[in-house]
Amino acid sequence: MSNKETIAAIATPPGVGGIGIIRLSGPDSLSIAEQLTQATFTPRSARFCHFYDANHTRLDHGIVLFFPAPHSFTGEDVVELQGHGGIVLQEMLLSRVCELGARLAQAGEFSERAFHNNKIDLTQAEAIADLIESGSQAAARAAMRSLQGEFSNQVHQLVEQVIAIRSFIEAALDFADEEIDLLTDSDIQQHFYDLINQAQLILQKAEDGRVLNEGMTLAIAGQPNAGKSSLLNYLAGYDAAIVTDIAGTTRDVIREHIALKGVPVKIIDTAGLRDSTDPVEQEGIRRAWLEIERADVVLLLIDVTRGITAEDLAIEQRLHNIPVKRLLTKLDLLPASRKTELSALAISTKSGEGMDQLIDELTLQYQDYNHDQTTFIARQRHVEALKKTLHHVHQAESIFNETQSGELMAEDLRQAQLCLNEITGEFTSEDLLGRIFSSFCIGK
Ligand SMILES: Nc1nc2c(ncn2[C@@H]2O[C@H](COP(=O)(O)OP(=O)(O)OP(=O)(O)O)[C@@H](O)[C@H]2O)c(=O)[nH]1
Ligand SMILES: [Mg+2]
Repeated sequence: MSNKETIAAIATPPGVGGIGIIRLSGPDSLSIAEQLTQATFTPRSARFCHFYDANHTRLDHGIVLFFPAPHSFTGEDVVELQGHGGIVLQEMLLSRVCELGARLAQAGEFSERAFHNNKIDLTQAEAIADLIESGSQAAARAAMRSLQGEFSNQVHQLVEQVIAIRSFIEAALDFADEEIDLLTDSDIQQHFYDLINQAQLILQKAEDGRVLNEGMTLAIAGQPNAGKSSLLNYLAGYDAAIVTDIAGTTRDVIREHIALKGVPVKIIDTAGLRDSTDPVEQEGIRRAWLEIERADVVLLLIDVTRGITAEDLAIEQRLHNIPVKRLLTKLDLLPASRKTELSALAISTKSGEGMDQLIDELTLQYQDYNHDQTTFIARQRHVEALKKTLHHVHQAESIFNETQSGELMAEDLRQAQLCLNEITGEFTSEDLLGRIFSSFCIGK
């Protein structure tokens, strides 16, 4: 894809700084830089020059770098103008390059051009945005791994595995009447087995990468009055939720984004879970379950003075797929003599007892998502695509085991491949691309 328009944007963050960079990409980048500076440039070498306006008055001076196509970030001619950092100054320079023929870049347009010119694939483009916005060191490292292509490579390997089975099945369809040397059933079984294993492994890593990227979602659940909103307020550091001694105070879902020792966490306070006849409370409980079942970790709060009840056990049972951590609350109400016999971590939001340990355990849990340092950054979109891939592969496998209908298997495997290609952007609608890139910052 070749772009005739030359785009320009301020690439450094808005505000005052020592250096401000304007980046140009497109066929006129070099001639715009030459007119702006009245100088000429050698590829990839820094040259100090003055920047002039239309009346030949000096606007600023600085360093100019020229990266000719295709050896640049976007794959097009790119010029960087490194002047002084200052909002007004940078705006003046940007207006000047637009006068000379550039137009303002849209959000993510540099990355989008890099993608269209095959400099990076979609997961790498997303990793750039995620790297910039990463909220923790683990997330930054995982984003770097994705940017270096680790995630894409693993997806490509899966695609190869799908293609291997597809080509066999499609050959079997095409040459159904001929005697040719085809794989045996057990060979194919083995191919399916390897493919499913590999896809599950990558899905697991992508799910972990999604948590590293977007932060850990922590739902606070429990019976009414267990102390859920008090915990949210304690962790958030302000009175985000209403706390009263009336059971059933919280109805709406309350979300707070916080950092626990640098770990990004989305905490969700929910309505107390119980059988209720009040339609408002019922709706609150319905919404509570929606959030709880989607969380990465659930804290099940239990009033220590009441102990674990059948209702608590029922809540735990319903959550068998999600890590649930029991947390005893209101520890300050317990006489010191009984504090030694507790079966789970206990806290008090009144006295602060147990809070450091809770925060330590939660941050440790986050490190788990970064196990063996191989997690790559991922997004919900990738997780969904991998789940769809697995669904189609499973379906193809069961057709193979049952009817062996070649056409149906071929169709499922084709769908599986499309889902994988959507991750790296080889088969992604313009709509989706537009949505992804528009969430990037301008200048990227
Ligand atoms: N002594 C003591 N009281 C607490 C503690 N935590 C909460 N409480 C009290 O317990 C009552 C209920 O607290 P909330 O935080 O509103 O409980 P909740 O689980 O959000 O309740 P619902 O929203 O009704 O489900 C309030 O009176 C709080 O002051 C604690 O650590 N110690
Ligand atoms: Mg509450």
